[in-house]
Amino acid sequence: MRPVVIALAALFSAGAAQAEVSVSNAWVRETIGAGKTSAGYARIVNTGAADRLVSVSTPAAGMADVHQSVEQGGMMRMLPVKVLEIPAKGEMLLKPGGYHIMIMNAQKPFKVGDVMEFTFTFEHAGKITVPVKVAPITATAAP
Ligand SMILES: [Cu+2]
Repeated sequence: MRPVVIALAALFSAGAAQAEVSVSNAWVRETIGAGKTSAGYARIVNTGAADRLVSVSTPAAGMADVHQSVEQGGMMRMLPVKVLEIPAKGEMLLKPGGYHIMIMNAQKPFKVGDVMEFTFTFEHAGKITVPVKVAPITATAAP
């Protein structure tokens, strides 16, 4: 196994030089009552070569998974997204009704005005940790 692991590491570090990814306007909805679920959003801008978002994590919750909201037969459903393609010299907006970060098992209630941290892990750009503002449940854009 070892030679394969080394080869992969070389590939990843080679890619890191080309990817220029930033995450901004990150926000998450407040939790309601005893609810432990929420959804987070952000703007991902890529000024370099194509990259992929492979995972999101936060100390504020037990689980943070990328989801996509899709309409199927007149019903809104959420599908898990394994990797999210970030186009070269483009951007990906995570927003209500589209791609989002599904939060489960919040460690404590998310209150409006609180700021937490999410770490976005990209295939090439690596880990990017950003502050995430808690917005009202009715919010539709970054506060
Ligand atoms: Cu979801």
